[in-house]
Amino acid sequence: MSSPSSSVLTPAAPTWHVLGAGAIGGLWAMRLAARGLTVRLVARSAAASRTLILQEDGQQQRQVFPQLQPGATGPITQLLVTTKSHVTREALAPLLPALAADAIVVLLQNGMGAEDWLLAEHPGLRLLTAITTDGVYRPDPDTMVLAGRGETLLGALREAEAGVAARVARELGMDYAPDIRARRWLKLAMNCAINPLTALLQCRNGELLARPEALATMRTVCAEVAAVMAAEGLPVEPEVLFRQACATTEKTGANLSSMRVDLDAGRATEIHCLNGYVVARGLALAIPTPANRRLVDAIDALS
Ligand code: KPL
Repeated sequence: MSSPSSSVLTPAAPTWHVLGAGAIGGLWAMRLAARGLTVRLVARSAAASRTLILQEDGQQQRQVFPQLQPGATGPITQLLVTTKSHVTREALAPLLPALAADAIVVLLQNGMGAEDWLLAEHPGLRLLTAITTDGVYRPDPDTMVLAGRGETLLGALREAEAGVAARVARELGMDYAPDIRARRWLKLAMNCAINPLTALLQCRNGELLARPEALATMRTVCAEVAAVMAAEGLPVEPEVLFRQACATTEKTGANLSSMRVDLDAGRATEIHCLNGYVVARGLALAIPTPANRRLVDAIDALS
């Protein structure tokens, strides 16, 4: 990792690097560029640049981005990570030599866990986390279609970084969330209740509501997540989580969940950063989580 960036940081407009320019990463690269920010994609190929296309409200925008080449030296002082949470470590590893020790790193992803090892292994990073309800799909690798505009919340994991988080949220055009920890757990609960069931039952999100046995599992999963959240200092009524999960299922009824899409495409799923994370925190806090564990085992058996 590079030495702290303060001596080399250009005060004017440091570049935002985007690691994982898939659907959400590509969308945010386009949004940041539209805000006049300097953006560079972390390259997956040897190409010096990549052209992304965003289709939104019947309009199409095209933008050419420079790409950071593998082995490039830094310092990277601002990094937006939009990889899936379970591949964060391997995606980040080649960048570590170029990453400033006090870089601002924003994790914008489903699931939890990456922040734990990042903070433990690189405590100097200013690590912020974000969640989004934007619905984006890619008809081809370089085209993003914004199918449903949602909200994107960003906040700090550590109190001392609240000011940085508020500033970065403004700069990026996200909403600052002082309670991001609770918001992430609530999103985690939704993903734990919906994603594995849709993948196992091979159904769209909305179809879960018509299946009594799926609803019963969703209720139990939510109760377990609520128990773990309470032990984490984030008390919430189990029924409130369950009702929110049902409302999300209804609102995103026509969606194929991200886990179903991953499973169908033969890709590794996020199960270990979703229900698997709940099981791991449950173990650490002596809270039983058998329903979440059963879903992890069932998805693992199919993967
Ligand atoms: O976030 C989602 C996902 O699929 O990962 C939900 C909310 C379930 C919408 O599909």
